[in-house]
Amino acid sequence: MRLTVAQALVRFLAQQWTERDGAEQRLIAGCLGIFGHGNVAGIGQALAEQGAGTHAALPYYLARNEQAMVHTAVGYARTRDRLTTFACTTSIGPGATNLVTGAALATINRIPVLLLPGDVFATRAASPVLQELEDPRSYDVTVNDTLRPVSRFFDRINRPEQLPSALLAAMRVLTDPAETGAVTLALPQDVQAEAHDWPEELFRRRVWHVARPVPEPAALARAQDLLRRSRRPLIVAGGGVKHSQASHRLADFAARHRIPVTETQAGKGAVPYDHPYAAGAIGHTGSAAANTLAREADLVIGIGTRYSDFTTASRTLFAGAAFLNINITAFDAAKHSGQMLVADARQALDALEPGDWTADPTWSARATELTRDWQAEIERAYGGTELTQPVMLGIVNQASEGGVVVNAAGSMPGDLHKLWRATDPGQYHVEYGYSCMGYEIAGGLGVKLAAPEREVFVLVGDGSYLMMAQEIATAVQEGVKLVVVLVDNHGFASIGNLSESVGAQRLGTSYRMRGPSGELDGAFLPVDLAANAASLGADVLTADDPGTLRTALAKAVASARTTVVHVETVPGPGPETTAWWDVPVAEVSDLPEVRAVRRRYEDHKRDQRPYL
Ligand SMILES: Cc1ncc(C[n+]2csc(CCOP(=O)(O)OP(=O)(O)O)c2C)c(N)n1
Ligand SMILES: [Mg+2]
Repeated sequence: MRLTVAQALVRFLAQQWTERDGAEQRLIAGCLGIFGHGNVAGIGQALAEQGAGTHAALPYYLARNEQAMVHTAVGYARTRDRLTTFACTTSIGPGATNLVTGAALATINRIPVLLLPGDVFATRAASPVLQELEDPRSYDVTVNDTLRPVSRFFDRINRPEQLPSALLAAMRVLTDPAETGAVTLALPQDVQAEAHDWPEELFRRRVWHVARPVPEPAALARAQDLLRRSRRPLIVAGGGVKHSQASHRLADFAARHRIPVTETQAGKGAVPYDHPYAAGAIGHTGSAAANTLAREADLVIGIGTRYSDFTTASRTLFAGAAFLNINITAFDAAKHSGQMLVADARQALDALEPGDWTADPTWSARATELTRDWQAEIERAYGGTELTQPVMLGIVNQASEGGVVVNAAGSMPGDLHKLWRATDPGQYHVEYGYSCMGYEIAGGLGVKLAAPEREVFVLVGDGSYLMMAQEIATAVQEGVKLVVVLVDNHGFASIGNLSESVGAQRLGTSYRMRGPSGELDGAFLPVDLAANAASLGADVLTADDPGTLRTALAKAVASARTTVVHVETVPGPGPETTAWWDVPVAEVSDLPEVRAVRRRYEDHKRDQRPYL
């Protein structure tokens, strides 16, 4: 078949499917894109020719920012348990490099996205083209090379003949649960438009079977032995539990063997908050219950977790425990010098089954008791009369009733991790691998596209909102309804508190005018976020106390349109953190308060098990 490279690419993508547990779905649900000279005549023409509406083989979605497109694809793919994702097409130069942050986010969170940046002419006939870097050391370096370290597969299609093998490799990586992440095919703009004779079989329907690898027998025997010898085991459930759809299996396993289950940010909701052995969030933003158990546990069973510093309290939390790591990647399973059980989470739980063995009953009872105390703490945090952040979250939690909460950066992820009551795995969607300001609205759009039947509540701080609010316009364009709770506290509450705690005096963390002293200490910035949201096409409601917030949320839920609820919260603490986070403090300073903070820092540092 004689087609251009771009036409062949579009035709190919529309024929890719994934299969797991007998269910088939499209691998690439559509193509998000922003056109420029680097893709309009290639991919743009190819999409137009196949009819790019929602009924097309590869529907096209116009977004506002390339970084946001990747967030939308990630939100979508994560909601669909990594079985379906989007492609993202960009022009060359700035359109392409705008992808880098999104690509890093996708790869860190192990979420598949297909990136199709345009690239400079392969023939170099017109070099330097508009937006070409021109590296004097080498003509084959382009700005797209910035995508290499953040992609799990990267290729540049300099000749049409290279396309088939690159496409097959790209699909393999996207659908491999151990390898997946951002996959980039850089497409020189001249090559996109070049015609070639393709074999018909390139465009046949192709099904990619998403594996559920089983554990190796010898590794399984070692893991079972370790588990049977444990009296005080503790499960740390990560995102891998959800990706594997292993939640029910985990809930059952924990209940039968009386093992308390704690959750990372990505794993939260893996078991419902009221499961008899749910011990809540773990780590720096964790509950007192989970963190106490972590300090006393003799065996940590990590399932599908990367063990980020937030989870391990910067390697200070699991003081005396051994590790049994169930993970689809050997890379993660090997962490903390653990016993490795490389397998799909669901398969591993089935295989691990230790018969009538249970944890020590006094240990299980202690977990129940600690968790009950923590639930009372949540009740207290949610129960105030002023609109503090915890009170606001309690109201949203109640109003959301099975809806999805989306968040990523600022002070909310910590409070959400500690306090949010998730009743099912899809209900909690906090991006905390990259914790990227600006993910919230764009990612929420992807969540809603993937789960149109669910109400999606995007929680976004004023800092994040000012960084990337524009995808509200995309949601409006698509008739996709989001409830956006815009939490205004005039700057960076999170980094403000952190700054103060590390001796940096809150410098640059409040949105204020430059005052007469020359410092940023004047009046609050006169930015009208509500008017800004309205200007993007959303309905806007405001709330300034618990009552008006409840009313506004009820109205937003009842509406069919994207609605932004602008909330001004008042400062007010949630539950104190019970586990450390390593943020290095100045070793020398003229300020006595910094020297005092440094001494406390060094005390914590002594508790760290830094290398294994
Ligand atoms: C893209 C990006 N830049 C910088 C940061 C560092 N950072 C983390 S939270 C934060 C402030 C967030 O402010 P806001 O959204 O208002 O939330 P708040 O802390 O006030 O709850 C910053 C600057 C980040 N996570 N992402
Ligand atoms: Mg803020």
